Amino acid sequence: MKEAKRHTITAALPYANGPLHLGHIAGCYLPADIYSRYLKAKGKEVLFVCGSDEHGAAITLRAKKEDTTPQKIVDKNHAIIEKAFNDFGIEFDIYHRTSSELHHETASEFFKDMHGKGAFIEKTTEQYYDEENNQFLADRYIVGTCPKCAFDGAYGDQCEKCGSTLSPTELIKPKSTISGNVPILKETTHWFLPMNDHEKWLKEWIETGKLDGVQQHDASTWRKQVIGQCKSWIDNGLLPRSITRDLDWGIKVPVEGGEGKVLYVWFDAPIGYISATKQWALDNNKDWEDYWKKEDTELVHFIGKDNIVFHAIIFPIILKSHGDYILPTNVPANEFLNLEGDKISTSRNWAVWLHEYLEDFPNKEDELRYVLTSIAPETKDSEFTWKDYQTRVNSELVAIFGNFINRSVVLTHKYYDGKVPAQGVLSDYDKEVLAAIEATKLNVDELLAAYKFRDAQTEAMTLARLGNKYLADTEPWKLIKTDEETVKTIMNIALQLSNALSEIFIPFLPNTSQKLKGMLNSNGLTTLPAEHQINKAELLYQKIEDDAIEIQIEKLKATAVNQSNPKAKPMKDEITFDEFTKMDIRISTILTAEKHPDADKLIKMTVDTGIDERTIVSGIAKHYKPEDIIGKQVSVLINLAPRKIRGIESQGMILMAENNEGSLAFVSPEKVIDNGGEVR
Ligand code: B3M
Ligand code: ZN
Repeated sequence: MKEAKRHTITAALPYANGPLHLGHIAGCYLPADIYSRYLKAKGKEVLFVCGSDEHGAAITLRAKKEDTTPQKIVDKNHAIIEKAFNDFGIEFDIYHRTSSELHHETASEFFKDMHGKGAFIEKTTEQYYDEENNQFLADRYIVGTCPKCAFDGAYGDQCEKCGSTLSPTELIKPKSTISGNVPILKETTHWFLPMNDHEKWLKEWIETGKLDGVQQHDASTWRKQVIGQCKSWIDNGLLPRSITRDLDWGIKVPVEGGEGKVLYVWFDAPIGYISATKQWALDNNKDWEDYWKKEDTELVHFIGKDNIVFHAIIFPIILKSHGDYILPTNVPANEFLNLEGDKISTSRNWAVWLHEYLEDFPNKEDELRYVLTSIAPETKDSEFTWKDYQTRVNSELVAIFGNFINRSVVLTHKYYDGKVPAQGVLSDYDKEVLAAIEATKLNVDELLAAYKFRDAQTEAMTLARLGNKYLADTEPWKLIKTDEETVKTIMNIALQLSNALSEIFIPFLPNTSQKLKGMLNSNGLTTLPAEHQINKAELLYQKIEDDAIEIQIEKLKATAVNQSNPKAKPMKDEITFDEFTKMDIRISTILTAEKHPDADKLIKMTVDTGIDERTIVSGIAKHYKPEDIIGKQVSVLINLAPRKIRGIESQGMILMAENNEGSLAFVSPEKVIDNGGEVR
């Protein structure tokens, strides 16, 4: 395997359907940024790409739920995410987006090239189709009863109650979430990636790092959980995987028969790394192919564990099927970060949002970087707690790193007007410290090259700890009275150690490193020569006070929505009791019901409200047959101003409850109530 001439680093494209939280940062983006900064600090040629993942059914569902368009959803979130990355200091060379024209062209071309090479198989299968809306239903648009646990809100691909992976045709009493109707099965043709055809080479590549016997990468450097997940997928037998969907949001399938279909989001998204590279190359007058097709390029995908199969199996198959692309040298996937004893959940708002952290803790990016790397879930899930955050910042960054630097700089100004004193005769302790500096540089470099960021930072911090101990042991502030020569040597060594820390911490704590280099006036100096003038001391870190942590813990508890139904619409604005009493809701009985002559969604009813009989028109024809609702006791808002609905005056409104999937239920009393009975 050749020494890499250049490095292409990718970080998983975050879905543009919500903001970033600490789990995203610890799981993927911070390790990727550390690796990128590490290589750039060594003068390597590095391209670090990311961007927003803007397609997929989840975004179209959110758009429907929020009564807006997918483009508006992704535009809003793309901006929030990009700003948060910038403000936090994740330094991508480009942060792109998959709704861009360049990405559509790139992914479309990629598909066409593969299609032209016969890389796909076409299969016609029966899929659920919503006749009222003339559209095939993606998995998330079908709901029904789970065959495994009888939960009646299971989706076409998964039951969220028992976690079973389902296929739409397994659902009992399936319904379209768009119209509420029972969908029909209709034939549709899709393109499949015949992953089964790639099993042989893939198995060899994953297990040995070889392709056709030629070493591509060192498989022993891959994380065990990544190899393990891939092996179990391969050993269970790879199956053809559909890579197109009947959706209108996404990249149009660019071949005959592709009308009304788009590329599956997990086919187009990884190609987003390539389109981002193309854009970057255009902006920087570079050749994008160097970063994706040259054998002397190292390609590394940073992801969370839920993306392993897509990056270590499916995308390599796509790249290899296309031909002339390199495969990843490593896929250092992290496990998950949990929060205060629970899984991070965006739907339950159990998360620390990155943009909110940056607002609440201004200029404390490095503190968060330090803590998240200290607890990085590199081999198993780990836990973020606010107490632990405070303890690590106060007892490690402030009390050790910050304290050591402050003493070194302040004493140099106090005894030598800020000039680095010359080293004299070295004691064994001095030699030990100087040797530790060199050893730490080597160890940190080795650990970073092996994607062991947590251990690398611990190693770096151990050197800061040694510096702090060295000053505490030698007590130059006492020795100055009796042995000035020795103090000069001690302070010189303390400053050399400080300078080494400013270099070593570049990938982990870039802001600290920059501040420290400023204090030492040491840009570009690997050692500080005698008489070198350093600048004034400034505190690297401030203590985190208890109340700041209490506020965060209270905020987390207060905003965590322990909603049993994550899909329930958020509460409307608060109203006063007086405003509520203006509504006059009465128990009533439906006397007659018939379909509206001119509107197939409406039913016209006569209702006995206890104080009168009146006509009410409701949009419930898709959910009820007229004959089934006669005699039903319902709740009616009787003092709603009458309004003409498709030519018929409706005098009031029957209250209906709607569930996640759009099916309706009457709000009826649990026992017979006199008509006219007030609801209050
Ligand atoms: N957006 C999944 C995720 O955010 C997906 C990553 C795409 S990387 C090509 O977890
Ligand atoms: Zn179930």
